[in-house]
Amino acid sequence: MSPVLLIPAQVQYTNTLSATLQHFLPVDKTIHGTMMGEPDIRSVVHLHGNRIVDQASDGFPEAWISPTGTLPMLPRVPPNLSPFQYTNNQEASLLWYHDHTIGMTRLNVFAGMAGLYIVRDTNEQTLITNNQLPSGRYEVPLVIQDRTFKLDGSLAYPDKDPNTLLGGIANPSVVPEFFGNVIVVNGTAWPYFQVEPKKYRLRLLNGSNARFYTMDFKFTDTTVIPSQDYYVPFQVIATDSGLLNAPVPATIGTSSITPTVPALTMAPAERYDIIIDFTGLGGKNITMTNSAPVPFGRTQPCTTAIPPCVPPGIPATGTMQGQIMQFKVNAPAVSSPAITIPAALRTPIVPLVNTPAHQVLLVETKDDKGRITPMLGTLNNGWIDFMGDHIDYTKNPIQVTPIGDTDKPARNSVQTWEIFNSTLDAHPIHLHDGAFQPIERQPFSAILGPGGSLTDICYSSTPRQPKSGTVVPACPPVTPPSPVLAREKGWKDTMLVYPSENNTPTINIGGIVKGQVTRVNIKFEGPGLFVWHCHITEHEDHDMMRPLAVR
Ligand SMILES: [Cu+2]
Repeated sequence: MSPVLLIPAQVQYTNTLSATLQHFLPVDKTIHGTMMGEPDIRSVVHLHGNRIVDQASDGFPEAWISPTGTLPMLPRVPPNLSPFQYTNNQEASLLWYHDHTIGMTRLNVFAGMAGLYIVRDTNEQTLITNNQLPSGRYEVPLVIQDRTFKLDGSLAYPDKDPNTLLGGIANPSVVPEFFGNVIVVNGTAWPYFQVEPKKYRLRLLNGSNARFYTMDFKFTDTTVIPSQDYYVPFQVIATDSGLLNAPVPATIGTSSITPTVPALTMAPAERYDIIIDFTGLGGKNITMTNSAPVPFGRTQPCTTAIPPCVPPGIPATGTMQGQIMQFKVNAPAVSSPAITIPAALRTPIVPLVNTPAHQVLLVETKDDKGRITPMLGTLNNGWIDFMGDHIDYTKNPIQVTPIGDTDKPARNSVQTWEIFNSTLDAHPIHLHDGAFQPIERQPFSAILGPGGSLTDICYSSTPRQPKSGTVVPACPPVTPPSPVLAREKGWKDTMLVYPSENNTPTINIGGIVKGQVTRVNIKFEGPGLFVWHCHITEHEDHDMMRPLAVR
């Protein structure tokens, strides 16, 4: 969908799937939102990145509709059977709309319920008119996803949790993360695209459930011995929620995980616009490759100084997960004006002013089936589920402590959030009804309390000493925070929150937890009940989601 500039849109969603249809993917009936006899065939649509939204048009996970007219029980936001109202009153950006049904999002999005929604504004129109941005046939949206197929070509999604195959399990069961072995772009497996030797604006969405991509553009020159790989440089010009102040060259890293070539890492639901120039590359076949590890956690390799280290995941290589698509520079060049990307893409973004920090937590626990589940929570309380309860599965009978809503910002307010990640994975944290201005990241260590809560935070990459009796050892010297990457310094709605670079899992209360904190400022919008959650859809469906009550 591409709405007309600044003109509000009304979109009527209807669920016309057959009422007698079975879901063709394995539905887990033991997770939140699926346990009360809810129909399998149901949906609610979220326009991801929509800044100015009323709660009825946001797609609250409990506000699903079904073809039979079955309604959810006691939804906190009722289903909206009227047209959804989209103001389109926001900066030019690449949005996407997708299913957001509680307990079902991973399956419905995997099945194909996702599409792009491109918002335009006058600044972008001026850049295009002045030949400062490629447009028309030179502006190409690319939705990158991973899938697995059965022999007959139909979609295959796992139905068992590999970590609890031998235990008392749910069958079918949600899986910790889905990673497919086929990369599809705009729905086609490993496609190629014929381009002219010109500049292109590629508008990238990582629409995968859980797979991260670290992508580069390379071709091999076989006319020299030995053959030589060349990497095509590119610039990042926009992130999730709009243009950057200025173009940023693709990052060049320092390790095998952060490549030493021009590359871009994208977590699920992130969007980046890039400018790539195929001028002078006529006749070349340029492959967009992927080297991101699975799962995606720490980025640096272990050093022998910090055993027992949990190493990074295995980087993608080869011709399957290691490749995304190909650009064949063989289309005849059509006469068109030369494009000059300007040094300034917009009036500079005004930085939000920091407030006292709201400290939230990404923390790993296990559910009542013994399945690992990352959760959201707060430093003081540890994990809290979507209903606002702290559930302790280590207790028998299970203890539930009602904690309620912890996130109640005022409408149109600004808050600084410190997102502490004590898990082993990186999580793309998505916020509805607001947007992030990313600030910085900093390593920390802390003492583990009940329910994954953390106390006695030290901001240091040096592992601190464990408690001796009741004595809490002093903090090692502070490691200064690192500013976020230049390409992250725009408006974002999905923030990549990394784990510790030297984590070792700690489960003993009083033990030392290492992690990394990501600081962001958030501008909230209008009032209503919304959500914030991890956008690894398997995590989101397994309760890594919290209400966001904007007052
Ligand atoms: Cu997650």
